[in-house]
Amino acid sequence: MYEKNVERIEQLVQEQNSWRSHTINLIASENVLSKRARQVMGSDFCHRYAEGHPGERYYQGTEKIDEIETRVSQHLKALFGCRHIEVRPISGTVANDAVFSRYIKSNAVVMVNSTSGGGHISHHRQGSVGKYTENIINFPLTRDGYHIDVKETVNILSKVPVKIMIMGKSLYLFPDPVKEIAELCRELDITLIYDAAHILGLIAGKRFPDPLKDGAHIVTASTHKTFFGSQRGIVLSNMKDSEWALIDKGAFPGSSSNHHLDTLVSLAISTYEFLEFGEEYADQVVKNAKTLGQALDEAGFKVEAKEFGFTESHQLAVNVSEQGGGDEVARILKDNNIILNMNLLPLDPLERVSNPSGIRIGVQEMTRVGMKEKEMKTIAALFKRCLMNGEYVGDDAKAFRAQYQVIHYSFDPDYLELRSKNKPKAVAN
Ligand code: DSN
Repeated sequence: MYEKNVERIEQLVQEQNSWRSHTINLIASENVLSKRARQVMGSDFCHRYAEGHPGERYYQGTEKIDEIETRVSQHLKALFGCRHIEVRPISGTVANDAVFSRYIKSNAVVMVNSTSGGGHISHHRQGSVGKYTENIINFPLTRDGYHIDVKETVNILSKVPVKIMIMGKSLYLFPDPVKEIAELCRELDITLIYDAAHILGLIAGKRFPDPLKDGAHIVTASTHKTFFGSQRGIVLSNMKDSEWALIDKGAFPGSSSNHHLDTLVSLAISTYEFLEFGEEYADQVVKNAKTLGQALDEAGFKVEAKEFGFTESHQLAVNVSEQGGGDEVARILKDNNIILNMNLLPLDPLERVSNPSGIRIGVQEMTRVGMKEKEMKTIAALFKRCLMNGEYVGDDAKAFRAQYQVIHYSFDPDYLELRSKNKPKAVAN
């Protein structure tokens, strides 16, 4: 009786696979897995439980996942050069909650990035932080809206007893003054938590400053944005072992029981891809973002933060008020096989949340499928034809994207073959 429903679901999955592999995806919080990292997600591990730590589980039959979890933890620790890692949170928000639930005392004052300033929903009243305190205040920003105003932060701290600061955000163009803020936190006994969800891959690839090195106490992140792994979360720190026990309990049993073993297995594969190719990939991501910013500017778009070179990350923000606003522009682009999201810009009032003046662009996924500076210029030209000239470019966008089906910076055989073909030949002496 229900088999037709099953067929419909299967059909939708097929349609999604072919549609999204032929769209130009510019959503800044997404990425694609290599074929090898994706394939292992259908394994027996997707049926299993493994609460606790490797070697100390509450279930039998966990020997294989014990080895995998130990390996991924060790190699991620090496990649981020940190003493502690928690790999069990099943998403970035769960990682945040594992930490916030242990560190934010009832009604403590917490300083975060505002929503229009790019702060993530889990840092706010309606999200995880709001479960523990009502006292949430925003980092002051400089007039351009993309930088923390350190002087004004000092001024606020002289008047307000802030206990926790949460840096990192979802609209994230430029590095923050983590060193200066960490110094203030040390003086005033404030815990500095840094949410690196968006730029984790750029930190691992050494194209964005490392917040732990700059003095953050705890780093949380998701593993599937610029870090091109499966959808999970992690926590990193160099704190003392005795203090780390708090985070350990926050992750399990505080915020999850089983931790979705199939996606952890996949993350292990992406971690090795990152260790091998991460720096090259991160470098290309930032080059691509800067090139697209420049090309959109030359095409006549109002790309934000021009005076600062548009971006130092994987993202761009564009004010599209003149083209109908963020909501309309995102819909038009989607109908033309270009996918991104509308976004509040720092100077937008919160009431504009459902039709903000901006769109946010992320180039990490298109970098992963092999696009470089030349392709960024092609994308800018498609934007211009579609949004400035009112042309339908959906078929051209699809035909263009069809040429990029190999997942780069991976151990997939098709990529390794491509890489070996393009390797410059050694010159004989
Ligand atoms: N809201 C997501 C983003 O797009 O940035 C992160 O969870």
